[in-house]
Amino acid sequence: MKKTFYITTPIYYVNARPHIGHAYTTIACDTIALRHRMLGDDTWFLTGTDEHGQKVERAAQAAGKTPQQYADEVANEFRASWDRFGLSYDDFIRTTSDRHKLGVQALWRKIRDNGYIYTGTYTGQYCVSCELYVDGGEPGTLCPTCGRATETVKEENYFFKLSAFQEKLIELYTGQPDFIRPETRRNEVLSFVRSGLRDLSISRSTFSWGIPVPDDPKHVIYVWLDALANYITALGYGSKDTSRFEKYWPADVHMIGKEIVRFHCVYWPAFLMAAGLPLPKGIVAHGWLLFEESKMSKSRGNVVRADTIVNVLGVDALRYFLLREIVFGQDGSFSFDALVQRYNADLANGLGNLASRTLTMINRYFKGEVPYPSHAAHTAQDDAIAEAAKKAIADFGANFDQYQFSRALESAWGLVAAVDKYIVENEPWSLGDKHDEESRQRLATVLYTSAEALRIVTALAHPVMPDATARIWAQLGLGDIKQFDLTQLRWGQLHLGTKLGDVQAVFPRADKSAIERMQKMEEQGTAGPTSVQPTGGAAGSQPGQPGAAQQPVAGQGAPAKAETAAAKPSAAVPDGKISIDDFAKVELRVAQVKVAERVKGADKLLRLEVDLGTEVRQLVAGIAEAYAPETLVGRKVVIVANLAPRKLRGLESNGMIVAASIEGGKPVLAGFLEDVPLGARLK
Ligand code: ME8
Repeated sequence: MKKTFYITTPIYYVNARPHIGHAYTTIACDTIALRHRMLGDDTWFLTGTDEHGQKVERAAQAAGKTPQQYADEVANEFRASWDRFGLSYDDFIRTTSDRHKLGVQALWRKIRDNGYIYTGTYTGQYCVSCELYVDGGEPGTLCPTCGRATETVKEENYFFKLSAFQEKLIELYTGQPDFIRPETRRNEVLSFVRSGLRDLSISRSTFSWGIPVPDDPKHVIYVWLDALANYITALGYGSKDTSRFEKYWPADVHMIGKEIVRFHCVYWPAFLMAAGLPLPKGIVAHGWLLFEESKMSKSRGNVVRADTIVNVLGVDALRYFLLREIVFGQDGSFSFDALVQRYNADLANGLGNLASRTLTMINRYFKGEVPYPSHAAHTAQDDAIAEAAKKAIADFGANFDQYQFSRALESAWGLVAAVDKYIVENEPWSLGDKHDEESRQRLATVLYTSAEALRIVTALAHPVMPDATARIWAQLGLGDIKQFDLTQLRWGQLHLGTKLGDVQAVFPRADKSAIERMQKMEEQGTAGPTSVQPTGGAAGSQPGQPGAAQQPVAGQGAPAKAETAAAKPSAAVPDGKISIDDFAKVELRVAQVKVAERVKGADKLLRLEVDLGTEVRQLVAGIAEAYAPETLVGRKVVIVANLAPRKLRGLESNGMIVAASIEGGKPVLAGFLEDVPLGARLK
């Protein structure tokens, strides 16, 4: 029987559209799944969307849609994105599906019947953005995970006896050290659990967008219990047909971002222990993709869309960059410059160049058939390449299996560099100009050696760049790379006389305009869906020319309503009213308070530094009597962003904070119930 391998991504919230951060995790899992399939494992790869909870309910309200309509739209976008990128997921679970609801309720009943659920009252703070209970917090406490303001919740709830699992969890982490990877995350979890676990509220009763608690439908199940269960409900847990659950559970890997470690490493194993179910074999947490120093996220408004990159450089370039440039487990910065540099150095000049020069010369000098290496013409240089290839196979596998994708690729590209040097030193083009037998034999040996090394790098890199490697494989005359058994990869298997396929450039060089096009797409929001063919490398490109960017989608790149209006002359308006054009002159924007402090000698004034997403500004605001400075840090506020600067107590104020002014009372700051990106304009 084949070994099974089950890998999962987090299921993504539908309150945000897919961006490159989500693509990062999903692509990493896809790569792992592809390697396991190539190794012959019976592989199951699950992804999906997390659609319940207060955060999604509010996002839907803000969009003027029902939660279900809203969830349908965004879940479809996630799925369509993964399909456009040709990702090989086996199942896509949605938490609003019936199969999931039934499974979650079955899990609840099991935990309840085992005696781990009781009723109580929760009074405390709740972070809607993280859907996290912040125990022991006072009103105004900021969320320890995301730094946003929490809300006070007082509800009759069901509780889970999390405290009963403290010792068992510690035993798990210490007895199975690779349950949580990397080690830094394991240590954090261990010290969190050692510091004591309080029981967890696992239902909500003040809103209804969730799965009803069995036998008490006034309550909905806490969204994290609902969401985590996806890993088993998708396999049929709680349904009539549990064959897939029996086959694939426990999961080999839950891949997640580092911010959701606690939910996966503490709550999830505890829920499973309470239900008497086996635990996943491992949880791997990667770092964050940063853009301009901060985590890429919808709320910070600093996201780059994967489609932008895919449109210009192709899916494989995105996959390679993410796995090669970022040390898996650590945070990594994204920039278009680094992307294009890496693309040109490693793909256009590296693998692409190795493939095209080797295959073109085999075509030219040997009529497109892999030549016979000659014993007589054999040198130590050829042996060195064979040795480098053997080492690349071993190192690639060892690093990859430890989730060190960057190192794995480095070892394969070490072989590319060695062969490049070998080709330069042996000058096959000069050998080709000579017509004596000795030169001919040497030429055959050099080209055979280069082509064999190319075959090995191509096989190793296939899970990372499925499309480009499939094309190189076909150009090598080897047929369908998907049929290749990676366990059999050895030096010297390239058959002599193999007829090459059509040779075409796989990674056309990108010039500066590629960066400009990507930046423009991001600024204008015009990346939109791509027309990438699942088998294409540089999307929509012709050989020798970087992929042509898609034209801006009609409407998406158009100026915002108010700006259009502002460009026109004011129409006549009744006395005492202002026209929309007048209103459009006031630039109201969302900002987040980063620094707040009292102004010496001015009881009413606070000096604030606020982040607008694109810049941080200083403001001086007369709100010191209403707000203690420390309660403001992290809070999102509205500011008039285009007010002329003025000086107050010697401090320059660049803008004005908006607050309700109450006769005889204290000012109350304007804010939002839903999550809004920094810099968003109010209009
Ligand atoms: O947390 N860098 O969903 P979510 C790297 N629904 N990875 C990133 C990223 C970034 N800047 N931004 C997002 C949830 N991710 C829950 C999960 S699972 C039972 C429930 C990736 O939409 C990363 O994998 O906030 C992160 O953990 C996940 O998206 C968070 O997605």
